[in-house]
Amino acid sequence: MFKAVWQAIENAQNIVLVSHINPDCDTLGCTLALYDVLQKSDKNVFLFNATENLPRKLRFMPYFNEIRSTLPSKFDAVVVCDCARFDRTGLDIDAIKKEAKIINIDHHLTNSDFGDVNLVISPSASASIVVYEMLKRNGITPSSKAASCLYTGTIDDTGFFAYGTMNASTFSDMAELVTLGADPVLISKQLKQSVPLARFRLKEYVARSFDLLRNGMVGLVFIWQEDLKRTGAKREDTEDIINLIRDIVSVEMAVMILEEEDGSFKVSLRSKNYLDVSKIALKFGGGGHFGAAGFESGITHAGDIAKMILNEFDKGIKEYGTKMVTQE
Ligand SMILES: [Mn+2]
Repeated sequence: MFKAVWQAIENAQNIVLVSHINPDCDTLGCTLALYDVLQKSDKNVFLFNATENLPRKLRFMPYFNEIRSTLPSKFDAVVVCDCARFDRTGLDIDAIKKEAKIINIDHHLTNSDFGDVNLVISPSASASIVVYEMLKRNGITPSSKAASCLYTGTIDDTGFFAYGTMNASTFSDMAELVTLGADPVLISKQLKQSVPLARFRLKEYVARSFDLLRNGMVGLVFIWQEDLKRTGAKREDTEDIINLIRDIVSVEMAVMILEEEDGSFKVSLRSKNYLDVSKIALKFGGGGHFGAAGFESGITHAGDIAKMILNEFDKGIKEYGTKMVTQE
């Protein structure tokens, strides 16, 4: 499979590398690393992301400024990275399929295999690790820039090796990326010690206003557009904030319900020990991982959404409970 996917990329001449809307380090890690690798060939390579305002905090990543929000006039392959479903790209799958082959590289449990060629390895710590494995198995050694991208994607997706599906080979891969030039201290500083004041203010709001339900096992917070305005935080600043609640000792499931500008809601779910929140998200049309998932909801009453999720939580271990996925 590693060979077939790389072959499909090799066969194309005009390649668009696509990361998901509201990108994180992993989706950018993959696409920016591939951009670095493919630039050394005679191919035309483009970086596409549909998000209007890219997260400022990821500006440190190499080639960040090369990302465009429009597609080139001609292309014959679209490489989609870290997207459980094609609509995460913000593109229309039928329109793209007329023009190009879709190559799907991912690590989500819930990936729908939407590509013409699919490289979905789940569990895997990150999509960046999948990309690295693919490069290695095709005899390609990433540059220090590409290695930094792949390291950043993995360290971020695993919460600095706190969760996800690491195994010994993940750590070997990380060691190799460091050998190739990724700088762990620099990357940690760029990710951790760079909190905008507005994000800090938003954390303060979340810490003050969440609810504990179900005997302290569920932590729930609503974030309204008004809260973003008041604190000066941007939508990107809400990312990861849910982890504050998950980290409380009694909490098994943390829920964040975020009001979008158009009045719809984005729902983020986190779990700690036994609850597979990707299954709950899937039920509402979303997806994700065992311990981190989400979905978008058109329901206009946030309280109703909370009730629906609590209802699923109450089905409990019978419906959603499994042991945490571990890899042999
Ligand atoms: Mn990922």
